[in-house]
Amino acid sequence: MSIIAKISKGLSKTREKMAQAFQTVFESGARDYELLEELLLLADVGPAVAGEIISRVKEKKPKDIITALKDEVVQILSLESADKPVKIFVGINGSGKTTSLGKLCHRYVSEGKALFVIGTDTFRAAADMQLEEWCLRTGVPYYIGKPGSDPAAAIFDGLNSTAAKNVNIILCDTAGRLHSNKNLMEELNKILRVSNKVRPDQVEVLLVLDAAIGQNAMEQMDIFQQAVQPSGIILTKLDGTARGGVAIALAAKYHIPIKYIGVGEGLEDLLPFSPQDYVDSLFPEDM
Ligand SMILES: Nc1nc2c(ncn2[C@@H]2O[C@H](COP(=O)(O)OP(=O)(O)OP(=O)(O)O)[C@@H](O)[C@H]2O)c(=O)[nH]1
Ligand SMILES: [Mg+2]
Repeated sequence: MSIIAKISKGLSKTREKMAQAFQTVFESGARDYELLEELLLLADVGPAVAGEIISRVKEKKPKDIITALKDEVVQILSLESADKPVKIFVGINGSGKTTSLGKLCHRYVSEGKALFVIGTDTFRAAADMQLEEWCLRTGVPYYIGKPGSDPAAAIFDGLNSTAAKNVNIILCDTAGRLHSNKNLMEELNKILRVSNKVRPDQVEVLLVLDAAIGQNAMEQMDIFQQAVQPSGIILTKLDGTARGGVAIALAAKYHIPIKYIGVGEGLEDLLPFSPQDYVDSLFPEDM
C-alpha cells in the first residue's frame, strides 16, 4: 500500500465522521463558514484554534473556501525542527512509545542506517522483554537497563557503551509516566540531563501522544513541555479514532512539529508526517 493510501486509511474514522456531519449540516442549510467550523470541532481541533482558522480563511475572501481552508491548515502543520541523533521517547502510560520505537527501528534499518537502542523502563514488569523483542525482530543492537535499576544510570551506561559509539541514531525508550506525577517527571528530567552531558547538542525528546485522547493531549503537551521541551511529536493510534484533528490544535498552539503518525499495530504502520497528505486525507472527498 502506498504511503498516501495508508495515511488515508489511518484517518478514515475522522474523515467519515466529518463527512457525516457535513451531510447533516449541509441538509440543514447552514452557512458555509459555520459548517466548516463545525467540521473542525468534530475532528477535535478545539474551539480556539477552529475559530482562529475560520477567521483567517474569511479574511482572505476566497473563491474556493475548502481549498483556502486546507491551505490554512497545511500552513499551520508545516513546522520543522532539527533532527538530532539521540532520540528519547517520552509520554504517558500506553501512549505507544515502545511500539513506535520498534517501528522506527524497522524504518531506519530499511534505510540502511546504523542504529542502537537504549531501554530505561526499568519499572514496568516485562518492559525489558517487550523492547528486546522489537530489537531482535528488527536486528538492532541494544542496551536495556536491569529491572529495578536507576533509569538515569541505564541511559548513562547505554550512551557510553562501545556499541553506541559508531551509530547514526540512538533510540531511547522510557517508562510511561503520568504527567501529573511530579517525581516521575523529575526522573525524566534527570534522564535528559544525563543524556545532554554525555552527548551535548545531540539529544532530542519525542513526545508520544495517543490521538484517541483528543483535546486531552493538550494538557499532556503542556506538562511535558515544561519538564523536557520535546522537539517533536509522534501521534499514535490515528487508525482507531475520529479525533485526528487534534494534530492541528497541537501544531497551532505549540509550534512543535509532528514527526511521525501511527496508523496501526504492524511494523510498517508508522509514517513520516506530511501536512499535505494529512490534510487531503482529513477532509471528505466530495466536499
Ligand atoms: N491501533 C494502533 N495501536 C497502536 C499504535 N501504536 C501503539 N499501539 C498499541 O498500543 C498499545 C500500547 O503500546 P506500547 O508501545 O506498549 O505503549 P507504551 O507507551 O510503550 O506503554 P508503557 O511503556 O506501558 O507506558 C499496544 O497494544 C500497541 O500495539 C497505533 O498507531 N495504532
Ligand atoms: Mg513502553
